[in-house]
Amino acid sequence: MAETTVITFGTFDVLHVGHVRVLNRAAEFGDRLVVGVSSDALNFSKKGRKPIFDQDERLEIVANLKVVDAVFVEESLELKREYVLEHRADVLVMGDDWEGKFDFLNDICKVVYLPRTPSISTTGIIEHISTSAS
Ligand code: C2G
Repeated sequence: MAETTVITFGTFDVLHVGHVRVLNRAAEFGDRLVVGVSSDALNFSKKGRKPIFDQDERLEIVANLKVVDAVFVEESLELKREYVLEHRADVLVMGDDWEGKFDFLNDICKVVYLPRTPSISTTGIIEHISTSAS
């Protein structure tokens, strides 16, 4: 039987357990997991701040996780269709903060939204560190 490829996207800045869990669960939807890691420029446009770890570091960290088979730089949110086709993905997995946003890709892949891990976020960690340090 043909191999099933899963694709997912994210910034994965200051990697935490919410990221690891969504990647582990995404991997269960197929045989191969490919991850698009947001470029520094895309992250700045989405969140209005520079990531703590630059894109090369974030790519290296995500690429070294056990469940991840390949990584690439996600340059734009508008290129999802191109990325799905280029990586021959059968399933697109996203956290449910993106619920409904990628349903238009249902014609070329299965689209799955997974519940986020509660009470943890990169922004929260950064705030916690900066408050404890001051
Ligand atoms: N996540 C999660 N639980 C959390 C935090 C994050 O399940 N507590 C998931 C998100 O839902 C997402 C993935 O981890 O699926 C990566 O999260 P971010 O790094 O915050 O990604 P984001 O900046 O939302 O980028 O094209 C889409 C974007 O690139 C997604």
